[in-house]
Amino acid sequence: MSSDQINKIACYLLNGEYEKREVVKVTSSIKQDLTLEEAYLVQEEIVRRKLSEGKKIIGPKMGLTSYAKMKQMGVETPIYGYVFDYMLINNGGQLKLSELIHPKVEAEIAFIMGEDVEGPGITGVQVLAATEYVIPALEIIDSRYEKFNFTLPDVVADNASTSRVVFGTTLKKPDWIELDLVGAIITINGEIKGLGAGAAVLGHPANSIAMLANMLAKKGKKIKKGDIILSGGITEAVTLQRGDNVTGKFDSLGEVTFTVV
Ligand code: 0L1
Ligand code: MG
Repeated sequence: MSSDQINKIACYLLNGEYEKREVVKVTSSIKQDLTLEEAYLVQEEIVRRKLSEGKKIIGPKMGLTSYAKMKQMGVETPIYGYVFDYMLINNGGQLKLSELIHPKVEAEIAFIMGEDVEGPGITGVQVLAATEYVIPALEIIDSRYEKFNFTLPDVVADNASTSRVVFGTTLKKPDWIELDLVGAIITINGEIKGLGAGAAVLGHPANSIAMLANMLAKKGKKIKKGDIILSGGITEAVTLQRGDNVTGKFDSLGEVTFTVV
């Protein structure tokens, strides 16, 4: 794919994000035969542009990590994207609907890395040894595509639908808890809307971070000390509406909340 085409698709998706409007998926508009490899080149261009605008990376993230979601989408591989500083919302803060398109929320466990982790061949056990703390998180995804309708290359190019993140404030050493058994529920206005356990994430959330290290290695990249990494949705993604009071309750890891205004 030419650099002109990479730039054109990156610009198309960034305009969708910054102008808060849906776009037709790339594989039905600009490039029908977009491959997964090419999609990551578009994602890299989007990341490069955000960095050049002064935005800072908080860490990479994993997406499509539950077998149920992979099956639903007819895909066999999880994907990664990047979380930036401008996406962060304080715990207890407000999500402004006017800044987004059609957001959904999912409960996740985030890893604060105490050491670099460089693949290939990384295992979940190695990830746990390199993790400083785990914290609870609510990720707000906001695909730039109409009705969240996309193929795997489309969603990779769109930085894995990444949009906003609320991190909780309970820090736990990863060896204090069995992360696969950590239960999480999402309530909206007091009603349970999603639930699951850490094992929904590739059997154990640390496996997801290991897979990330191994995927990054194919690009000559690594997980870095200080990265805060979302390991993937424990619950399904729940659509948000103005006025929603959203709480993620995590066994052993406390609560994360925000309000949609
Ligand atoms: O974080 C995620 O799992 C999102 C991946 C993209 C899939 C979606 O937008 O539903
Ligand atoms: Mg997610």
